[in-house]
Amino acid sequence: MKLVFATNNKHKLEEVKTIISNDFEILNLKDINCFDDIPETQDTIEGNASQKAFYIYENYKMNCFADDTGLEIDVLNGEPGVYSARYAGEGCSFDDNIEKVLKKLSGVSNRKAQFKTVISLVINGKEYQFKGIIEGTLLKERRGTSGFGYDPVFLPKGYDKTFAELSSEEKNKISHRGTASRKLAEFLKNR
Ligand code: ITT
Repeated sequence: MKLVFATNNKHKLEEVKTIISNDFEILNLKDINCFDDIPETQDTIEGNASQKAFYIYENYKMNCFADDTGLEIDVLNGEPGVYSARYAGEGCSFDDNIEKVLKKLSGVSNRKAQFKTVISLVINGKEYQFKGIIEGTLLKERRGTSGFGYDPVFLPKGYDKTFAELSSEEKNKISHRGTASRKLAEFLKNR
């Protein structure tokens, strides 16, 4: 069965592809000639995942799933949350976003945060959602070079390495997206 993964983020694509069974042919947006700026205008992670998946289902008539992820920082009441990709402004880099978080947490001792992923799957017009959460803390400086986004400053609970110091296999085993993707894979296997 063919399934579109509605993402422009190549890191996400690689992480998820390793988990979904080979029985499914995962197509990316380029594969279906979609170069649209897919709207993400909802105010929840669940809402945005749903919006991205339905956009492809409705406009390209293909079964599809989409991931929306946010970093939720305790002392900032869950910020940046749905704004994680553009926290430092439209067109900002991963590094700009980290810089903004580090500034906001400067001098703050409670550095608890979590990543939350919601994957929305739309098959024949019906939607199913799968969630994954990982708790951790935010360091005061970057460590490691693998991964993407906020990985260099995120220390998962019970680990002494940041997500950017872990291999992609190690990150996948415990991460928000790994958990949500395994739930999706299990669902697809049992259909
Ligand atoms: P798509 O919408 O095209 O899938 P995106 O990068 O815009 O890709 P999101 O809307 O889900 O993805 O934005 C989430 C942002 O949160 C993302 O840009 C990263 O900065 C960050 N992020 C997501 N997953 C992450 C991870 O596993 N590790 C670190 N940061 C992550």
